[in-house]
Amino acid sequence: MKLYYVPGACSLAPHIIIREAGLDAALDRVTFGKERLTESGRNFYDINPQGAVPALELDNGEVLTEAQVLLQYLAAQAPSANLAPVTGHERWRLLETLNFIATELHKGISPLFRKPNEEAQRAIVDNAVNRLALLERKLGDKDYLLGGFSIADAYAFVTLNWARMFSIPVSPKLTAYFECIRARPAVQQALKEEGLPTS
Ligand SMILES: N[C@@H](CCC(=O)N[C@@H](CS)C(=O)NCC(=O)O)C(=O)O
Repeated sequence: MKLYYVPGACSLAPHIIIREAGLDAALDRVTFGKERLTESGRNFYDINPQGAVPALELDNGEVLTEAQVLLQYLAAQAPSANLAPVTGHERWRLLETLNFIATELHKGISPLFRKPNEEAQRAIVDNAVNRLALLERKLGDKDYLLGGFSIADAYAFVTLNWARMFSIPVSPKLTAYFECIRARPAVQQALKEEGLPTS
């Protein structure tokens, strides 16, 4: 298996899960410029016509995309790591949380990477502050969103990292949650492998 990634992008979430699950996967860094090229010299549009990371190339050559699907696929490859509940009510809570992170946080904050004008920027930040407050409510008094660490926390971690990068106010509780995830050995390893700060 091979994960196509851009350092610090949403592809960091499946990267973390590969390390949490102890899966054997190669990494191939994609450079976004006029063209989108992989480190291995391929045109990334030939791998994912959407041109977006993450993309996961399976051993049979098939390519899977969509961060929340990759997270579930990877968790399913290592069921004993308990990274995604697959039965009972917890499963629906996981899917609800993943969809919230994908559509409200990931797609809510990522437009800031496109350097919008000041007015648009303010609207994005106001919306993000509101959505982060909802994330905090979902976390409640638990250590992790579903109780124990899961794929949802890896995904939330990436969006909190973006919030910090763009100086979006993050509450003390969410900051503590972020730091607790960042301290996990698998997360430290993934950050190092992407050349990102680990503290
Ligand atoms: N629907 C995709 C979107 C992924 C996405 O937004 N990836 C960003 C990086 S975080 C990207 O590659 N953006 C470049 C682009 O879309 O042109 C998913 O959920 O995985």
